[in-house]
Amino acid sequence: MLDELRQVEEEARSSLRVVQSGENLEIWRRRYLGKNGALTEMLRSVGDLPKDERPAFGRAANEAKRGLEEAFQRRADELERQDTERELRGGSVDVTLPGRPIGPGHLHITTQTLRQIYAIFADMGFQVYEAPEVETDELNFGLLNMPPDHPARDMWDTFWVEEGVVMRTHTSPGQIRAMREYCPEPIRVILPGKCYRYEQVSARSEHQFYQVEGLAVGHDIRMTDLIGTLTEFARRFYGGVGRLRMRGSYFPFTEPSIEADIECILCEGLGCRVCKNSGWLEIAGAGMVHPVVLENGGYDPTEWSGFAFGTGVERPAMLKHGIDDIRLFYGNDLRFLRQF
Ligand code: FA5
Repeated sequence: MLDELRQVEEEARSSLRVVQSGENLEIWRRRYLGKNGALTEMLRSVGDLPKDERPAFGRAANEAKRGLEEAFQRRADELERQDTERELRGGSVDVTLPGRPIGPGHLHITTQTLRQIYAIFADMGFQVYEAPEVETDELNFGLLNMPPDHPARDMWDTFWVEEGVVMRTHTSPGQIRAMREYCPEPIRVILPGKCYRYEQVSARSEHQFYQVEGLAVGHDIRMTDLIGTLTEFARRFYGGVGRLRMRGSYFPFTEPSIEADIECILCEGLGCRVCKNSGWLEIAGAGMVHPVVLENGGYDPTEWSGFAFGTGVERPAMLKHGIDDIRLFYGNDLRFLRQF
């Protein structure tokens, strides 16, 4: 029986060497290793052997089977490799075909909006002034007239980097930096950049978003200059705006403080979901620079005055383009981003 086994194994190995196609390989597999294959039959016949010969034969037959299975797999791999090489050589794959095109990207809607804002303010003589995103507690709050424990700090709570260092909650600390750099010259700057807040994320609010701050410092700067500047901005940014309104408000770093609203551009003041049926949309917080802040920037408030405002970037873009969820901006969904 053992001799017969060796003979079958030898025959299987030599016939495997001449198999040249997947089809013939399958025929070979069935002939030797299949359910009724030669080797399977031999294994089945172990029971017919005398008891003392069974263990040795069983071991040998199992080894032979394993060996042939491995040889089968090697041959299958070889044939596949040969097929691929033949295809490549035979030209069934045209390697000269152009690749799939990757279209050019374009600017993110936030960047586009920022650039529109820069252009409008550039025409009014405002330069861009960059300030850091990581700020000291003193600049983000203290020098803006919010000493420790000032209740207004709660409204602008943020992420703390370490004791006394925060991710800025607004672009307003840049006011102090610009004043300290330019003092005693007059100033007309906008300060764009990313802000961070400890904020419940919703359709209107993100915990990271952009703002553009505006600051003008000079002699005889008045509230009417602020209103004129914001009106011109709204007219240019939203295009042919109807009415603008100023409401009294409160910011610790401006006095007096206002909120500027425009008549809702979606419903033209009639009331809709976006303007929460009020007919008005908030565009900026603003006011006359507080004397303490002017002083902290190095200017004498008895001689100098100034106005400041802060607007978001995503929210104005939402209004302009009818986007109803701020989370779409940074969700990385190309179906959204490609629309702008
Ligand atoms: C401020 O941050 C003040 N620093 C603005 C200011 C500057 C007032 C100078 C006076 C003088 P406020 O928290 O309201 O104010 O934010 C200003 C704008 O930032 C909002 O109108 C809104 O457009 C945008 N904004 C605020 N929080 C978020 C948020 N979580 N997600 C998206 N945009 C936001």
